[in-house]
Amino acid sequence: MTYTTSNTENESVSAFQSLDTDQQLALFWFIYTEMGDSITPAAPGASTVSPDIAEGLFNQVKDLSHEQQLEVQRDLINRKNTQYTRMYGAFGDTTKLLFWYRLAQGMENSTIVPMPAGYELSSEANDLLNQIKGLAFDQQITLFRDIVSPMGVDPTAVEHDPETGL
Ligand code: 45D
Repeated sequence: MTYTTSNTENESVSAFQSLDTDQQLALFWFIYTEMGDSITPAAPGASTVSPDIAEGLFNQVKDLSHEQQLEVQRDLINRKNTQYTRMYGAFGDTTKLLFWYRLAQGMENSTIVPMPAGYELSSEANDLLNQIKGLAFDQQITLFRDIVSPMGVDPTAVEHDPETGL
């Protein structure tokens, strides 16, 4: 399946990436709360997703402390080279999306570190949220794929790090 990316979408991806790490996480959470109900694993294109693979990494993250869970998510955004970000980096884009979706679900039932009460988005992040709300569902999915795709570390494209042995 091919996806067309409009300029507005490219701009939204850059705007998303220019936010600081925690604002990216917070914005992504608010996006999830806006659209959570419309996401179903039976969505079009579900054939390209590997639920077991997403679930395997999700289960590992779920077993970490809340602090470590947050660290893993920050590392994904910052493309820090860790065993978790490398596993993520080997996923296909739709599986990456499913993994984030699973994390968000985990936040709802407190198996994953929840948002601090009253956390507020910066005005930049809030503007972007409003822009994204105005996109059609298909465009939103394309945008999210483009956002989650470069996160993590592609294990085939990174040099060996003698310090961590990864
Ligand atoms: O203490 O084709 C802060 C599938 C502050 C099916 C924080 C699909 C400090 C196949 C950093 C804020 C379902 C895959 C704490 C399609 C602090 C298919 C924490 C569609 C604690 C199309 C912040 C899938 C945190 C879709 C932890 C559309 C924030 C999936 C975490 C969409 C935020 C998924 C998270 C979305 C956000 C997931 C985990 C929008 C996740 C969002």
